[in-house]
Amino acid sequence: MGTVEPQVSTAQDAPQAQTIDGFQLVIDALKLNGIDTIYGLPGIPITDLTRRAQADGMRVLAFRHEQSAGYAASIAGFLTQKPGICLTVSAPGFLNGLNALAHATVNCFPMILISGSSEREIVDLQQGDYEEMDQLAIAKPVAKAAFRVLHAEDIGVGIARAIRAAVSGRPGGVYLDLPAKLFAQAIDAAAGRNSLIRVVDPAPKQIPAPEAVKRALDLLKGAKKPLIVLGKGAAYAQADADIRALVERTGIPYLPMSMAKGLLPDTHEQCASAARSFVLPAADVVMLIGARLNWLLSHGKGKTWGGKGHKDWGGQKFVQIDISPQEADSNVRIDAPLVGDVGSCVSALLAGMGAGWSKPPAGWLAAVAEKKNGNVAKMAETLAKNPVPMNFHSALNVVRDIVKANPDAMFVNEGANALDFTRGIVDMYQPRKRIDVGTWGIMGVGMGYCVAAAVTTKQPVIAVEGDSAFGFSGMEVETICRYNLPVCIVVMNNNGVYKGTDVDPTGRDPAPTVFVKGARYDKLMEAFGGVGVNATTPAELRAGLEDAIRSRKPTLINAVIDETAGTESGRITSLNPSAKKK
Ligand SMILES: Cc1ncc(C[n+]2csc(CCOP(=O)(O)OP(=O)(O)O)c2C)c(N)n1
Ligand SMILES: [Mg+2]
Repeated sequence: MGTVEPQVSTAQDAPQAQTIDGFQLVIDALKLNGIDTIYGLPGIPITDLTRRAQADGMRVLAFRHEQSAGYAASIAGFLTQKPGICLTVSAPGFLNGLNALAHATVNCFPMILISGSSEREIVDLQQGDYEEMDQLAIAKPVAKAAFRVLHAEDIGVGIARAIRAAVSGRPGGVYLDLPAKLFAQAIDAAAGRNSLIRVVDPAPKQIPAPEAVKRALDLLKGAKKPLIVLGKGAAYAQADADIRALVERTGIPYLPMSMAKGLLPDTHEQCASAARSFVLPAADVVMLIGARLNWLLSHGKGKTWGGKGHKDWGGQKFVQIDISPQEADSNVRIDAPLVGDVGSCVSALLAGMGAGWSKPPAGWLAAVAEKKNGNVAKMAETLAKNPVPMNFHSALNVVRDIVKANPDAMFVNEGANALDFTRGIVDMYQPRKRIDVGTWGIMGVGMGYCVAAAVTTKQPVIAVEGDSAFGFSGMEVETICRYNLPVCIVVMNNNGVYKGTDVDPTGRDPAPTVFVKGARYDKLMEAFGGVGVNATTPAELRAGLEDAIRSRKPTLINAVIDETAGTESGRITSLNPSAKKK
């Protein structure tokens, strides 16, 4: 985490230079720790905090809904390794931000939700204050840590604790409760400044034990059919060169989880994404790097892994690199847990490998390559088709080309089919470019992610959004236009959730999965001065994307997709109780 020189402002407290108030101490404490951006939404009691932070040189990005501000903060944390700050008002604003706080904790993104709150005395006696709510108690179960500051002289400690909790060990979401009265408290200026803490080494390295490194290497050495799985923890670590070196020096085929795509280019010869359903059951030793054996990896067992029944172990042995010592054995036995930060673990493995490491058996590599090449050829055939109306494949074939030509661009993705097809078809070439629905498969992250991606990286942003997914944060196109961000949103418009063909059997209402047919999402962008494009062909989609990247103007392309093209729940139909019965 970077640091900046302490900046203690004088402008705001000029009339009473000998005192400093709570507003200023919060701002100074954040700036002292290199935090220069706030994602939020103003109102009582934090309106002046947003104004004064901006006047003091911080970037304050104001959203139309706190949930989007929270998602923006969470992904800013993932991209920068500094806690992303979301600032909200009390009760309803806090609750709107809470979803993102939980999301940050579940996804291991460092984030701090700072919410103003009402009078403690009234809240605790439940006497009915304006926006009364015991926010600290409500935040605790979904936060990695939660704190409240009651006295101005404790602001420095409160913010230091929040920063350490957010970024150290396994990162997560932290809640910081700041009651209204705190902001106006004035204390002696010199004492106030002295109370601020510049956090030293907020995310200390955690070096793995030498015997754990040896155990992992021994297991890998004996493997006949080894596999590496890269998770978003590996992407977060920013240990890109060492991770690539480890993959290449071992010669082991690897699978990137969704947000680890691009850690090595998806076109890398060792990438086994196109042979996923072959390598998972066939592998004998699997090394997980910053990836958890949760539902996204079928809990490390069952048919996906070659087990007989849906809960049976497939026989694999696992090496697991994770910063949390509690992660191992969460789903199946981990034979070689390697506890430490991903960067330290990977460099310890590289050092321990020594010279003369032999590549995996040629038969295994040939079998993986054969499966992969077969599937890639099949996909190429599908992508080459040009049906009318467009389907997911013909539209994504265009997106794939545009991303290949613009590998620096950030890439946001949410939806069901709009997510699953995109993840499979659109290759990523650089680390931490792809950001998506994450651990929960959540809808609504889209526009918040676009704003944070543009602001933190300054690169153009391409977002591929299901029409349902887009709706969760669609009003933030105004935010994107207001800050004139280089964001191009492609709405994969198939008239609904999964597809647009359902009907109400009683004939009364539209089906719950269906939207207004032929909706023109591009007009929404035009309403705020951005560029709207209605694309019914791959050529129109290509032209729209190319113009958007070139102009860096906020753009929304309404990509008209065959409403029959999707499948129920995309690739996770089996998790859907009624669909499973069919
Ligand atoms: C917050 C939240 N609410 C609801 C869902 C359930 N859900 C999963 S995908 C999806 C939308 C799928 O439709 P769309 O985005 O249009 O993608 P498509 O499959 O049509 O391409 C919904 C509502 C969710 N994942 N998250
Ligand atoms: Mg849809």
